[in-house]
Amino acid sequence: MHPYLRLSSLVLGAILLCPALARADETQKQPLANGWVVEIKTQGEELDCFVCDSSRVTLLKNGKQMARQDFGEGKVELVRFADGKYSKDLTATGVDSIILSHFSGGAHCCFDFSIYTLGKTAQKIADVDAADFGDIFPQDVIDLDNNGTFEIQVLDDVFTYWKVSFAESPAPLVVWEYQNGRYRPSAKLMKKAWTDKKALWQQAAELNAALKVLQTKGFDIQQWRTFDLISSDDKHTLPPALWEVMADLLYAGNTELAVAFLDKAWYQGLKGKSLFLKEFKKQLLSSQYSGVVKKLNPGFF
Ligand SMILES: [Ca+2]
Repeated sequence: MHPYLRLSSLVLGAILLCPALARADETQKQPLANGWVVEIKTQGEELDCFVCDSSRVTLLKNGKQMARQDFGEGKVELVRFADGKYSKDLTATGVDSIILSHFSGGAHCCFDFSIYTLGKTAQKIADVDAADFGDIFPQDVIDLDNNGTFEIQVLDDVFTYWKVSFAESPAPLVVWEYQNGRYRPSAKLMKKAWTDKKALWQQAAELNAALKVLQTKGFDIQQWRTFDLISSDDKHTLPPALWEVMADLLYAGNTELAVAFLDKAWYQGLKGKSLFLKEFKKQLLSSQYSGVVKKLNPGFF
């Protein structure tokens, strides 16, 4: 199971097992280098169950308030990096940064995160709505191109619940890079050559066989189009691996391979390929990352 989905299951479990709600206000203080302190104040009921009325973070330097952010409902955590520290020079500017990760509460949604540099003052350099898959794990903060700046890897939730259940939903990888004073999605760092073509064509062949079976069962693309998680019939449900692989290819800038993959994976006798592609593109364009995906795949849309 993907770690993000595993986490979601744990969160859901925590909510379901939650004992009687008790009022529990809490203030956590984390001292950092150079006189900085991060104060996280949470108010609400049963903090461990993520049911919090409000979360407020105050950034103090030598006891003086330098910045404050109200995150609203849910819980905020100061991200601990892989080296065990809570602040780190992420931007290669000689100034430490922190990442504040906010979980709104609920079965799995939603996450957002903010990044601040802590220099003479506190400056926000990222404010990211990361929806279903935005919990920041230490391994997600990494210097991918070894140039001294740290990138943040998150998953795009644009395909969550799209024609499948949550657990089956594909989630392509996105890289945020520090550029000109802000964190931005980076086409340059997402672009990656696809090395394992043998496995790719093997998967296309397996999908082709699965789609052939669907054709014999009477698959109807219009029924797929109006998919409903509760009432839809399996025979009108396409395997999510079809668009999972396509999305992974496109998010790494492999346009021609994505098109070729669909050609090989789609069983020729099954009607609806062009409509599938149209709907897939439409969904992809609804992503907050559509700009970077278009940049990576000129001519695909
Ligand atoms: Ca870097």
